[in-house]
Amino acid sequence: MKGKFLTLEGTEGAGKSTNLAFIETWLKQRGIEVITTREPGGTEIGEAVREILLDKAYTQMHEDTELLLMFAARAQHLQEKILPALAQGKWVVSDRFTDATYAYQGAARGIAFERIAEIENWVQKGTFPDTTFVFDLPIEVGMARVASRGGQTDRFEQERHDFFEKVRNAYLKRAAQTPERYQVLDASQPLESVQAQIEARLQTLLETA
Ligand code: Z5A
Repeated sequence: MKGKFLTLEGTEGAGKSTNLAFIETWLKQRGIEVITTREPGGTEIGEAVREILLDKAYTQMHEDTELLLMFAARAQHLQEKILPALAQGKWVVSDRFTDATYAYQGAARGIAFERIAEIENWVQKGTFPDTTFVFDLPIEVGMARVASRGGQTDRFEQERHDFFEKVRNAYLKRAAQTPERYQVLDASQPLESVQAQIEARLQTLLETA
């Protein structure tokens, strides 16, 4: 049996990392073999590319360079980690994937979606997530959460508010276009309520696996 591929998306502080751990535990408790991963990153090469992408010293990075680095990391991620795991029947849960490219490099940076789709088709060759959870919340709520967590900001976190509004709207639009693949969660709700919605979707996925 081929495993399922789940992805988590949203603006910063939406709760992706927190719920990645929740999903992993939930699936393991039901005997599912699961690996968790993230983008950009997930492999040794991908994590090295991530460092370049998030380094705020690189203020001069062109948006095409950013786009190609995202897909370079993703190509390695797919070939080295995601596809072998799915072929072994494992479930793969990734903190971000190509929806982030459409939202950040497409809607927010302004690269044409058709250009992104071309590279997506070349790199992914028909591999798409089975389900994508979109953690949706007002930008300022997410920012406040991240601020209270502390730590350094990265190159993306230095963008202005309207950049993140474009990202948020792009996710909602993509979810509305293919509702069967996406589950939009109101991530401003308490964690227990967000996780109850995730659990309901996981249950359905298990029943159809
Ligand atoms: N990027 C891109 O441009 N193009 C691409 O193709 C890809 C990525 C793949 C790195 O991503 C950057 O890469 C990202 C987009 C770009 N930049 N931005 N912005 P990242 O995923 O590593 O970075 P992030 O989105 O900034 O992650 P984050 O700030 O860690 O957010 P999170 O994982 O969604 O949140 P969290 O750590 O789970 O939660 C934040 C805090 O809120 C934490 O203290 C939690 O305990 C708390 N929390 C979580 N849920 C709740 C609820 N429901 N109530 C109250 N408090 C909560």
